[in-house]
Amino acid sequence: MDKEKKILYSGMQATNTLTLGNYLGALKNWVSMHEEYECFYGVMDLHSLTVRQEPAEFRKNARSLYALYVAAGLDPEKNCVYYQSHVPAHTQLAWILNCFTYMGELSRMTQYKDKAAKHADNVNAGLFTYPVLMASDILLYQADVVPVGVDQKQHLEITRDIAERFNSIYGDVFTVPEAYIGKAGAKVMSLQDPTKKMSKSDENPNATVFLLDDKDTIIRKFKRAVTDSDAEIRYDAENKPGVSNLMSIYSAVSKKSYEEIEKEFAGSGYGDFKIAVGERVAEELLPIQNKYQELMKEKSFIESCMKNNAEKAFYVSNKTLRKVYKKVGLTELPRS
Ligand code: ATP
Ligand code: LTN
Repeated sequence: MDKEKKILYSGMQATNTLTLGNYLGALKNWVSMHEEYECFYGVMDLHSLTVRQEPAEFRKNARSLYALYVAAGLDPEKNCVYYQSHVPAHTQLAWILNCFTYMGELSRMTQYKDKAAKHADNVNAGLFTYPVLMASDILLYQADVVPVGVDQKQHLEITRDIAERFNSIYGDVFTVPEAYIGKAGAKVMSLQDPTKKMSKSDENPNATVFLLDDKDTIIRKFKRAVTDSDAEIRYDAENKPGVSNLMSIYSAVSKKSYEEIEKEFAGSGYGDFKIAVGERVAEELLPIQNKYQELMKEKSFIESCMKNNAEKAFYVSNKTLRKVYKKVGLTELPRS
């Protein structure tokens, strides 16, 4: 590995298709990171199993996620992009870290509480220990930074706690990672309820813009976005959450500041602003969608990248895993 550069780790669950929230809050920020960091990005398929998956669809979603990463601009020759399930060290370290994580801290995780309420018929142990697998993902690569949306901050904090706890017993085994939260688009809210985050699994189809939505669908969803009744385009997240969300989306795709947007649309009605946001978003997504279609047709490119990168991830993660096994006192298999 390139020792000069700091290490960056991130990933997404291989569930459903990505949303504008996933893109602006995470993926878009990842694309140029390799210039500064040695980057690892996982297709987090093992995490997805915490919710019941239909096997054929799940397999397709995982491939689709890999293709979307690449289509959005993550170059698999400059970044290590791989499937979590192809690298056994993730689950091997997760078991060990499970033994260094307390029930009390896991039960405070808001994602767990939300998902347990949403899937009350399947509150499985995986859902509960989800953050431990996530900590393993990150710590195996000795990551310095982890770019995520605001909703994952708590999981980063528990990762740091686990790493510090382990290090305080066994010496400096793990790098303690920092969360990296981008500014624009860090939390994209639902178009139908701007006090809730935009989510893949929202029941209202107008609440969420998907990365693969066509232009008409995107514009229609923005036209229907919930705003307020005072008809002024001004950023005020507390009192005008709907308009502020649209402004933050527009800012993320146009790189304009809120002041510039307020000026640009001074005197315009919400209708025109919503169309402008929809058009700008559709324009941003079109090249990604075209590239995605190409990659899904041409299987061999993704397959060879996935294989080469899994080998690299295997090598790097195994170094940490072997160190951990040794530190905790597991017996090495004698070499013959
Ligand atoms: P769900 O919506 O079902 O809870 P999710 O989209 O949050 O799923 P992931 O696919 O694991 O779950 O998220 C991938 C990344 O996208 C994470 O870094 C997360 O913080 C970010 N992200 C997800 N939704 C948003 C959002 N609305 N705004 C900004 N970032 C988001
Ligand atoms: N929990 C994350 C996905 C995820 C992840 C990770 C992100 C799994 N492992 C490691 C960063 C680093 C989510 O739901 N967004």
